[in-house]
Amino acid sequence: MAELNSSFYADGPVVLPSGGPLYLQLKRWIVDAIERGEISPGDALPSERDLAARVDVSRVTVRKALLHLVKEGVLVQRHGSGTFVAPQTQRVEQSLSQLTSFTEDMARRGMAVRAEWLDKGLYYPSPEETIILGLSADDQVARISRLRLTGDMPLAIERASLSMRVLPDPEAITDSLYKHLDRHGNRPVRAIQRIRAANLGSEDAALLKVPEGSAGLNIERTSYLASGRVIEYTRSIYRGDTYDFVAELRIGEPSSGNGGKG
Ligand code: 16G
Repeated sequence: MAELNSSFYADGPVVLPSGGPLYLQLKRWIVDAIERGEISPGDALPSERDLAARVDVSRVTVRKALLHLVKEGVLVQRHGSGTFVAPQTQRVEQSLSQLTSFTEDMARRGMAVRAEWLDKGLYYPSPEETIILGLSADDQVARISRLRLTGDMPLAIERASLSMRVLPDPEAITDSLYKHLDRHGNRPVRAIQRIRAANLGSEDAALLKVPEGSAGLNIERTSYLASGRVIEYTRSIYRGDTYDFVAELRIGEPSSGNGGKG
């Protein structure tokens, strides 16, 4: 277990990230601490009672936040011995029921992320971007394309398009797109994701450091604000040998039938 000397464990009042119900704020605070490296895979979390006292929330709130994080694979609970940051795994699992960012996905696994920029700029939109992002005739589109890596290992190529009205200066994105959107009150709350199998072409294979023709996953994410407006349209190519997309299935009420885009 790591030394308990970081601010996550330090004394003094805790200021939770603002917005949403308390248990979500607490979740975000824990995930942020993992992202900042204040708690690492394998570290024990304080007890429910201690956390509740320290953050000044009820134990019910703490339990709810912890249970969610356990369900998402961020934390593990061992009967009788407490709650721990989930250990690092080789393959990367991404939940298909949580709207998270690449940076958050990796942080909760204690993995450092970086990006190699392939493109960042303002362009005249393609017909597809115009329709999906709901652009008007004279709108431009901000495109940010990145190779996403952990250490030296490339995991995915991501090409995101956003309305210039949302992202007038694509250069402003230096690390996490979602963090930037969050800061400007534009964090998506819902997304539709389509996943298709693909064999990687030579260019993408070279970027991802795998042989041409290797298995990959083409993913299209269209993300929405609470108002229903589309905020992001991202096409990604993930390496098939490193990523597992995991969906939780439940028996229950029939869905609303919204299986398509939007
Ligand atoms: C994820 C999303 C992508 C989003 C990115 C933001 C998938 C398939 N894609 O990778 O749509 O733009 O996160 O990540 O999950 P960031 O905040 O780390 O830049």
